[in-house]
Amino acid sequence: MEKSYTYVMSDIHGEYDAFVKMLDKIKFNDKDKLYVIGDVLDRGPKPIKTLMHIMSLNNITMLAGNHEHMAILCLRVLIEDLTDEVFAKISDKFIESLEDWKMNGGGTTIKDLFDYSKEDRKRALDFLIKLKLYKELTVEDKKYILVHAGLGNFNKNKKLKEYNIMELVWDRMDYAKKYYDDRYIVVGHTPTQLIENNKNPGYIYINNNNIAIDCGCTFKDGRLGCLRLNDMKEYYI
Ligand SMILES: [Mn+2]
Repeated sequence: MEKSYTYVMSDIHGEYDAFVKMLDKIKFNDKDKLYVIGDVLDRGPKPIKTLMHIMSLNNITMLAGNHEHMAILCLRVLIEDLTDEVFAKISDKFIESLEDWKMNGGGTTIKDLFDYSKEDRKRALDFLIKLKLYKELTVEDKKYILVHAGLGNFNKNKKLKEYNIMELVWDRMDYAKKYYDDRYIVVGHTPTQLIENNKNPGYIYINNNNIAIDCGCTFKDGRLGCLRLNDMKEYYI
């Protein structure tokens, strides 16, 4: 019988072509499971196409990243037809969120989104709103916590459900610190090019039970990485 594998990927950022090439490279099939740890949207050319592909496969679980968080704040208003009621929702706070999102590469998501029908746009937004912020799992007797950015204001006694959204999708890890002795934390968010004292920038980084898998695929010197948790085999596009 064919073995089933568990994979993790992160920060695809609209790089649809790299994503489908990766699925092909790992020979992703019905028996396998893939966790995409946030930041599917923004920057690259096809964020919504990538999202729709993820939505179409029920053995992929996506978690929210800060880019999904920014997008949700804006799309709740932007996908509506402009009526008086919608216009009234355009507050200073909304405009601030929109500026933030735009500055962080939200333009490509908007551009891609409006190639889809209103029904599809709503479906995409509903999917984004329902995304979880973390996932705990065990693979081959090893325990993992998957989360987009990290565990901000970390405290060993704090339960995962007690972290707020900003602590999980924005606050960066301290890669020099071992958070738990008995489990690994798998994160994206910080391209491994930016991790201090990293001898292998742009590739998956494993140290102190921290596993960083954002290899900066939208960077000139970056690539999309994928890690197979069963045996820590690394794949790159
Ligand atoms: Mn991020």
